[in-house]
Amino acid sequence: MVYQVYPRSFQDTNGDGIGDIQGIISHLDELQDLGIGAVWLSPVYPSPNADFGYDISDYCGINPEYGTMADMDRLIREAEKRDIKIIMDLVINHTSDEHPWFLQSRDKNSPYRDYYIWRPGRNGNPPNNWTSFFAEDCWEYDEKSGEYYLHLFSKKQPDLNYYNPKVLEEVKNILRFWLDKGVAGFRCDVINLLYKSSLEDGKKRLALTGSEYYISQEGTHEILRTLRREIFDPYNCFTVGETVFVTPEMGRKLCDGELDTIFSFEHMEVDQFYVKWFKRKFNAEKFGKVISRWQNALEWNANYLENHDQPRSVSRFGDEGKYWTESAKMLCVLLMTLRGTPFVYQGQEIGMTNFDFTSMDQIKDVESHNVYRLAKKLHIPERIRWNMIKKTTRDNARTPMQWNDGPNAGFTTGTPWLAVNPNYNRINMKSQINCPDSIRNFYKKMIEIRSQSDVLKFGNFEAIETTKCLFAYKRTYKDQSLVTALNFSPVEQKFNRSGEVLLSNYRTEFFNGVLKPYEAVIIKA
Ligand code: ISL
Ligand code: CA
Repeated sequence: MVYQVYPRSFQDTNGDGIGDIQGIISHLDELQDLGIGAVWLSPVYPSPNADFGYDISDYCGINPEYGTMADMDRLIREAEKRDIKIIMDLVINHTSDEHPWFLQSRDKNSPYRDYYIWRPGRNGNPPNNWTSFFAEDCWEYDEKSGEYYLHLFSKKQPDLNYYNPKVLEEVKNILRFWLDKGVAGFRCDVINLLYKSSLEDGKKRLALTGSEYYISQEGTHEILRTLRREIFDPYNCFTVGETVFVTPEMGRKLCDGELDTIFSFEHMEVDQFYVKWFKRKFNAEKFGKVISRWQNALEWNANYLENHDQPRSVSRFGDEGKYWTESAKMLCVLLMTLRGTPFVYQGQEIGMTNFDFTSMDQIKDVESHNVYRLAKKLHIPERIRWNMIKKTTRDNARTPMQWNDGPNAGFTTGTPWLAVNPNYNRINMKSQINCPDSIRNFYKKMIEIRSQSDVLKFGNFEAIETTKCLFAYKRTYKDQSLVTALNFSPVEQKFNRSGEVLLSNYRTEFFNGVLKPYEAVIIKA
């Protein structure tokens, strides 16, 4: 089981309002007590923070805001003492525009020119019609050399050029550097986009024109097979790919001799129209069907309901009001009873919710600001524009971790870099850690049950029932089975089975055919 830490928002120890590595170390005991096997650290490398660490200016350093390399070494050692592995974030589709490679690349005659993708314009326009993930052009003109460079994300994140074999050599060195330090693996950022097979105009789309030339191309598969052979296998290191717009078929290929597992996105898309900014009502039936499809498609999934890019799951798939506790626990049962590696995002284990943002200046994320600007340009009315951002902004997940009911939820003694959710009086770790019925301790119990159950770890998956309100499935290993039934609604639901309960968010005894609001049951079958 992996626990994702977003270092900037986890725990500040020196009062600058920014989480740091010492802060992570200070909570390792609690994480061990929760029962986790690994921590995935969102980027801690030096970065100008255009995309808070996903724009890296030095792959083998530590951002001074977060501490020093000595702190990082200590974190690895302290985690190891507690049997916790460290997984680093590997961001190699792009660097920061302040990375020394890019600074030199701006000079046409530099040996670094070909580290990036430079092209002349077409009659004063960009080289092609592609659009970026962050709602802006994906070509930026550079005065210095009179050409454009490609950036699929912000203009401060130029894409690397994998036609140049030197780039992959650099990547291998970076991987060796961290593996030699004792990290156990990598979460590989947008790893299915590395290789651009052509730079011609793409088919016009509402979002991501050009993507047919860079999503899961053969060149990317080749790179991953090379890394697997030369680095991942020799170091016995774990890899999970973040693979956007991946289909089950692409996923199978990426997990065959390339990566160990991948994050897919389809289940994050059931509450949207075409792009994530246009939200629609959550549909549990669709959700269950998508999850089942992926459970069957891959040998081993990376299962998640939250990360630093997604709004909070209890606000989205559960009920942050009346059934807050019940629905947060129900989502925990879902995550922990699927086949694959469960990933829990910081704060999910205490049921943290979305933030009630009231204005754009509370929001720091570059993506949100770009989308808001674009929506304005498209004359989308202010009310709609604001609603889009408020519900979907990645900052919903990035507000500081709520440790206690003291000032700033115990996150910092200074001014937090992003506002703390005012509900910290009600939702915080301290109030939950010693309360046996809390969401946090439900997670602990569920993690323990999972770790002791061969059925939950190794069993196959079979969907039983998927309706508007109910999702039920069976896991089987050898001659043992467990049935999980989840009620995604505030109304009682019939589920025609009975049996002894292994765990539920309502009962300890026998299950007899009726699920309470947002109830989850695991039944011995
Ligand atoms: O939210 C998304 C899809 O629902 C997207 O933001 C998608 O996850 C993202 O565009 C890719 O994410 C990764 O790479 C980005 C970085 O901003 C994200 O934080 C990271 O997770 C660029 O490095
Ligand atoms: Ca700090």
